[in-house]
Parts: sequence; structure tokens; C-alpha cells
Amino acid sequence: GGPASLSRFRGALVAAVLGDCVGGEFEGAEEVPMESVLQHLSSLDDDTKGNGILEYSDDTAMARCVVQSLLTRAGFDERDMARRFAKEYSASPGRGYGSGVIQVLKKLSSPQLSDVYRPARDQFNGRGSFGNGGAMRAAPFALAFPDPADVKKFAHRGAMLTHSCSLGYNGAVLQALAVHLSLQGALDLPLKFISTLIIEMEDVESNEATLNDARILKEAEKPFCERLHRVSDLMHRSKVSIEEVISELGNGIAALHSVPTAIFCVLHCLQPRECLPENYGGLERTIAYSLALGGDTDTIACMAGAIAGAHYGIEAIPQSWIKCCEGAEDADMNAERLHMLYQQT
Ligand code: 8NA
Ligand code: MG
Ligand code: MG
Repeated sequence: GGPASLSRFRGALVAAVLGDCVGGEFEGAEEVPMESVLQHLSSLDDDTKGNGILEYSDDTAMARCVVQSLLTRAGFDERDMARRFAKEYSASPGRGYGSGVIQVLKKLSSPQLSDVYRPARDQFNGRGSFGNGGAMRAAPFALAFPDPADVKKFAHRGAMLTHSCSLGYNGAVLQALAVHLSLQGALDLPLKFISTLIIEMEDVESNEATLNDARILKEAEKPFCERLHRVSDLMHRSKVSIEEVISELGNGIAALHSVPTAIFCVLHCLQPRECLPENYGGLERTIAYSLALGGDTDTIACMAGAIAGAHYGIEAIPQSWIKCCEGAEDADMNAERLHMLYQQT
């Protein structure tokens, strides 16, 4: 489809859910042989196996809250979104939330709370979380607001409800921007795509809070920019091993060690790759490759899925995968509603 087509919206939201559901199998695994990934994925095609439904985790649970809040309020309302996060957590606490964020979600359910950003600011002795929990649910912001300035502003505020460290919320801004650009067809020119993200993040990371957090955590001056330069370097290499990707970009639960990684997965899988089946399309390659990195596989595949889905569209997603994943059909319906909201604003 053309820029911001319905197919791209559906692809983004549905593939994010698939990445989460399919990636759950390998979450936390140190090494994941590609053979195991392909076996897992091909079992989804096999109806006779009746392997039941793959459940979604915190990534999708929180993204659903973001979507419902944006749709119901026809825009960003921090109190409404915070209430939905808290309610969702208390209804299903077993979705694999990070150990720190649970404290925030419990405090957000208090009716006496006047400042909904306060619990997140109190995390980790006042430094805030740098986990990828803000980024994993950032895609819907790109599907609700056509103006990139709004995408940045609201992805930032939405992440701040749980992640007040700049290395957490800037990861959410980067993820939302990547989905925004992909939706416009920007992945047709991959080198321009990455250079645009670098220019955007130069601006996003030019402030005291970011410089200060980076200094304390002994990261580069502009941590996400530095990582995006590494993504660009890896793109220019003729051959890149999985081990190199993990050591250069990471596969962990920090936003800094997973959002640039997810972006790389999408870029690397734009072309056929030797390690992946020839009959796979780009979206299937992206999900499979994300899982083979190990580590925080559900979240990396969820974020890569959103970016890739916005590029390839819903037609690229195998029906058999959609049928196996909890929440995939809901995501498809919500994508249509977000598409309408996007066109109104
Ligand atoms: P979070 O905010 O609890 O952060 C995740 C973890 O990162 C924390 O529990 C800490 O260990 C660490 N951390 C974050 N900020 C700081 C800091 N300032 N100082 C010291 N340590 C810090 O949770 P989240 O919502 O960001 O979730 C991140 C990931 O964890 C998600 O992928 C989610 O699925 C979850 N998770 C991951 C695994 C896994 O094995 N990769 C397993 C279960 C849950
Ligand atoms: Mg998860
Ligand atoms: Mg995870």
C-alpha cells in the first residue's frame, strides 16, 4: 500500500503481537540456534498439531492499554492511560512484567495518586528505569498521530508513566519514530531511513537530562545516536554474524540494548539472507532473525515486528501465524480504528 495505508497500520499492530507471542518461547535464552527458531515457526503452520494458542505478554498487554486509551480519549490522556496500565496489571499480573515496573503499576492503582508520573520517577533511587518497557508499547503512538512532533512528544510522555530515565523513554521515542517513518514508506531507502533516525535522535538527545543520565551510566554522550551509527556500520558490512550483532548492539532488557537491535533486524532482513529459508518473505525473515538473537526475544521481535509490519503490510503476515497468537485479531480491528483517528487528526 501507499504511505500510511490501512494495510500498513494493520501490519504494524498485528506483527507486534506476533513478535511478542512467538518470541515468548525463547525469552531469556542465551543462545538460540536458527534451527530451533525455524522449527518453532513451522509448527505454527501445522494445523494437525493443535498446539493451542500462544499467549501474549506484558509487551502486548501494555500496548493494548495504549491503544484503548488513545482511541477512547481521541488523543493522549496520561491519567486515563495510567489507570489502564494499573487495571490491566491487577487483572493479569502473570504476563511477565519486569521486576521493577511492578512497583510502579501497583502505585498507579492508588486512587489518592495526584501525580501519575511520580511512581516512575521514584524507581531505582530516583534515577528511573532504563528498561525497554516504554519502547515495547510505543508503536501505537505512531499510528495515532500523523505529525512526527506529536509522535515524539506523546511517545515520550507515555513512556514516562513507567520509565523516567532518559535511556528508557528515549528508546520509546526512537521506536515510535521508526514505526512512523516505516509507515510513510521510508524503508524503501534503507540508508536514508537510518540517517533520518540519526538526525532525529541528535535532536531528541540534545538536552541536559540525557547528557546527565548518559554520564552517570557511563554511556556515550548521545547513547542512541552512537548505537544508530553502529547499526549503520553493520549495514555496510558484507557479512555480519549473529555474535557480532549481539556484541555491537545487544539483546537485553535495557532500551539501549534492544531498540537499535530491533531496527537492525528489520534493515538486515530487507533482503534474503543465507541463514533464512528462501520461501520466507521479509516479515517472516525479520521475526525469525529477531528470535535467533536470543535474550529479550519477545520484546525485540515485538518492536521489529511493528516496524517491519508497517513496511510490508498485513498481506505479508501468514494467516496461520495470526491464528496462533492471542490478541492478533483484536490488534487487526484496533489498527482500523487507529487508522481512522490518524486521518482525523
Ligand atoms: P523494568 O522497568 O522493571 O526494567 C527491567 C529491569 O531493568 C529491572 O528489573 C532492572 O533489573 C533493570 N533496570 C532498569 N532501570 C534500572 C536502573 N536505573 N538501575 C538499575 N537497574 C535497572 O521493566 P520493563 O518494563 O522495562 O521491562 C523490560 C523487560 O523485562 C521486558 O522485556 C519485559 O518483558 C521484562 N522481562 C524480561 C525477561 C527476559 O528474560 N529478558 C524476562 C521477564 C520479563
Ligand atoms: Mg514480554
Ligand atoms: Mg521481554
